[in-house]
Amino acid sequence: MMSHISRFVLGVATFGLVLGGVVSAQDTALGPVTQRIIERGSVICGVNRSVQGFGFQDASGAYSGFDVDFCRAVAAAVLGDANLVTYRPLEAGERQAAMQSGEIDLMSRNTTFTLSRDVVWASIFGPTLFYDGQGVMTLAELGVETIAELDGGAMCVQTGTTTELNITDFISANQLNIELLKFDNAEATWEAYIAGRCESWTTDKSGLASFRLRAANPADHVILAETLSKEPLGPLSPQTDEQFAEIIRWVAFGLIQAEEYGINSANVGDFVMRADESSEAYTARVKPEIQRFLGQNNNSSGSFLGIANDFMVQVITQVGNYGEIYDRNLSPLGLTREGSLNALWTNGGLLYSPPFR
Ligand SMILES: N[C@@H](CCC(=O)N[C@@H](CS)C(=O)NCC(=O)O)C(=O)O
Repeated sequence: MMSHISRFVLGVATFGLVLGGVVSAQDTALGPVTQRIIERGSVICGVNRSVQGFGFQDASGAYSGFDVDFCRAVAAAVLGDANLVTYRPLEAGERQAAMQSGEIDLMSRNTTFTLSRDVVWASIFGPTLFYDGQGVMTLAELGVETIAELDGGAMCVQTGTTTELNITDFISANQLNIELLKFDNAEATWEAYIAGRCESWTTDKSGLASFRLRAANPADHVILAETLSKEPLGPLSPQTDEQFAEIIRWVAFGLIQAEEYGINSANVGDFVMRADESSEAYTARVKPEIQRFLGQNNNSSGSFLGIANDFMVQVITQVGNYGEIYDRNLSPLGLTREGSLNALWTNGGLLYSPPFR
């Protein structure tokens, strides 16, 4: 892998094709997905449209959410403009075909990184951006505290998901008699639950928190404490382009690293080298490792990836750092970050970026 990257970097350096921040479309060192994004002038991103906080399309047609913001970050990194995204809404069961057919450049849609998806979908998963786990929601009035107490009833679940497989395993392992009612999209699953066709429903706990806010009275619904599985959620892209996968990987790490450095959309300008500033004066006020991270003062950053050297300046300015993205989209769902796996490693969580050097 490293020698592949080295060859790529050498190619970029030799041909000097970094023009005004965006790599020329003639740069043959770029992979096919990166090239087509530049030629098209937009990133086609497979997203959710019904999970508020992660991927949601409002009545005006606009998309928002944590996963949507990652699409925007990739557009800012590759094209210099976070708005240059074409969204492709995907139901759970449509994901494999969308990835294999090449109709999307990347997927950022509450998708769990698993062995079979990595291989069979011919995808490359980027870093996990949200550590989730599967849970069960039921009616508060039942006074139930464990899944086992739902024995004898019906539970709604969405097909084409890891959650469908996990709950099937859980029911058989615990010899429960729970009937699974299956639906192919989240709306139908939720509506069946609200209509009383099942007294509980299951999906990622993040999804449960999101849908709970749709209820006429969210307090009528409880998310049981049990966690059935590991659901590491993150972006993925086609195996046909390792170079584009590197871009995804380092945009994701960059969001985390920016938060660790305390660099956000409001203060990123303070870390950029001023037009009239000497290298010494800049180094006196901004640490060398931050200079490297932001591709300043002749340090290489995005140039390793064939994109604008200061790509992280664009990403942070236009989209924010990881913490800003989390606060904007997930804090309103009541998904507390503190003390969770989604805290920075410096705060006891799992979010950790390798060095930008
Ligand atoms: N993380 C799991 C579940 C992802 C998933 O699709 N969850 C459902 C329930 S919240 C969903 O997002 N459905 C949206 C839809 O089909 O419109 C997976 O990757 O399979």
